[in-house]
This record gives sequence, structure tokens and C-alpha cells, in this order.
Amino acid sequence: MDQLKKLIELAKIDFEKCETQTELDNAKSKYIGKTGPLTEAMRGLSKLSNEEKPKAGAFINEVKSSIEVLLSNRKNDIQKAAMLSQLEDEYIDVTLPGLKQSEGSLHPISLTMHRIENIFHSIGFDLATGPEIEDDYHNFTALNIPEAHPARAMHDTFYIDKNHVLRTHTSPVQVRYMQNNQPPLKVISPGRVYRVDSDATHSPMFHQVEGLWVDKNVNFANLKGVVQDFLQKFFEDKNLIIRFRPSFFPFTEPSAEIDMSWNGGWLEIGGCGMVHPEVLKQVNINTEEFQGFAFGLGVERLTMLKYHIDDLRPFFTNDLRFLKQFGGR
Ligand code: 2U9
Repeated sequence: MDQLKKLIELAKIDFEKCETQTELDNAKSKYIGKTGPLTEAMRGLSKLSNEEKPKAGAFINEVKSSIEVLLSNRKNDIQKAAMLSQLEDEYIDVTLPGLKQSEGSLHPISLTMHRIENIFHSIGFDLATGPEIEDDYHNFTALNIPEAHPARAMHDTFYIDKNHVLRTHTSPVQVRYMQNNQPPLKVISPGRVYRVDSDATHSPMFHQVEGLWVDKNVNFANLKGVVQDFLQKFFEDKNLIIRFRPSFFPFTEPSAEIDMSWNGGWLEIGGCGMVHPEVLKQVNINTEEFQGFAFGLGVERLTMLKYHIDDLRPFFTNDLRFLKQFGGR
């Protein structure tokens, strides 16, 4: 009986050493397996007298159930430890900062284009776009630029073939617009244009926005009002004033250069005029009934003034340190 009692102590020590369920199963068979000491003791009961048998049998059963309790306690401990270790392995710190994603931003020229489009939209202008490769007719002839005009010469124009060019202005967009829509018309055409010219102040590709208003009674005063309103809104300066200097363009008559007040002086910002009757005739608009005005503004120029940039080149060299400063989206 003493020996059996000791088994409980031994089992306890053995079970404590077990770290896994397999180890515990192996340890279990040492005590309550078919060949274990308790089974042996049960068999030995036959050697005892009839009075001793029930007492000894009950005692063996008590020892057995004590060991079973130890076993089940240890089993719980092992399962709990396994669970804790799994939780630890799979731990995710949800408070860690996320992986940084670098965000793009709009090019300053795009920002200016969007500003220009929004302002003209707010004063009732439609928006038109068109091809950057144009035919001779839409880029020149329809705009009253005759065959021998210097603007047609190779030194100004990128020729694709004898009859096609990279558009030198966005005016052909408005020619197409007038071909496809009936007056009254009120439209701007922003976009890329190309000229054979490259130095610190000229890029072979640059951006323009042109405006056109054709109606029964539009006049030069309306032109001045629209341009001044636009520039005051664009530069967020209600005191900005503009000045017209007589000039010449084949497609407008009379024509003027637009200057605006800047740092106590005047700065040239674009050109404009009343649409030449010849241009209206080219698109079958009755010049007895309708007249129009048009203007053109350089987008790079507007952007440089707006953001106080004194060099044209960083717009085209893809230096992110420059481009990121404008942060627009
Ligand atoms: C049509 C008829 C006439 C648009 C005009 C200018 C004068 C002009 C320059 C501004 C700066 C080009 O980008 S720039 O270098 N533009 O001076 N543009 S009148 O006249 C038109 C347009 C369309 C059908």
C-alpha cells in the first residue's frame, strides 16, 4: 500500500516534467497502462484473503483516480501553455505606424490649367480640346495666315509632313468648334502647343489658353472686361488693372497686346483682338450678324507669376524637389 501511495508522488513529478501531450501520454502509460503497476496490483488482489480484497481494491481505485486527476490537471496546463504560446507567436501590434506610401502631386502647369478652366467655367465659358497634330488649313489658312506669312516658315513650325504640323497655337481648336457649333459661342481652348524655339525663356512645347466669344453685340469693352475679370480672379487681386497696347495678329483686327500691373510697372501677359471677319467667313459665320473677340494667354507665364518662379526650365526637367512644392491634387 505504501508503494502504491508513493506512485502518486512519482506520477506528479513525472507529469510536471511533460511539456507536450505526447510526452504526457507516454508518462501516463507508465502508471495506468495495461502493464503498469496499478494493473499489476489489481491482478495481485487474488492472492489476498476475502476480507482484505475489498479494502485493497478500493485503495487501488483511489490511487488510480488520484493519478487520473493529476493527469487531467497537467493536460489542462499543457493546453493552456500551447494556447498562450500560439497567441504570442501570432501577436500583431496594430498601433505600429503603417508603411508609408509616397503620394503624387499635380504639376504646377496642371494646377494653373485647372485654375484657369474653373475661373472661365464660372463666368460661362465652355471648354474645347482638339488634336495636337493639325493640318495646314486649321492651323494657318482658316486663321487668315496667308501662304507666305513668316509664321509658316520652318523656323517657327514643326512639320510632320507637307500638310501637317504640331499646332503652333490652340486657335485651330476654336476653328473646329465654330465649324461644329452655331453662334453665339463662348469657349476656351487650353492645351499644349509647339514652336521651334528653345532657350532660357522658350520651350519647344508650352501651354496656352485661348478664349473666344462670338455673339451679336460683343465688343472690345467686353473683351477688356473678361480679361480683367479673369486676371483679377487668377491672381486674387481686385486692384489688378490691365492695359491694351496696339499690336498685329493676322487673325484679329484690331489687335492688342495685354499688359497687367505688376510691382509698380507693366508686364506683358498675352494678346487679343476682335476676330478678323475673314476668319468668321472661313467657318460660315455671317459677319453682318455676328462678331467676336479672342484672346490668348501663356500658361507657363501665368504660373511663373503666380508662384514667383523666375526660370522656365524647372517645369520640364522632372525634378521632384521642385515639383513637390506645389502639393496640389
Ligand atoms: C480664333 C481667332 C482668333 C487668339 C489670340 C493671341 C492674340 C496671342 C499669345 C499669348 C501668349 C500666344 O501663348 S502665347 O505666346 N496669343 O497673342 N491669341 S489673339 O486669337 C484667336 C483665336 C481663335 C478663331
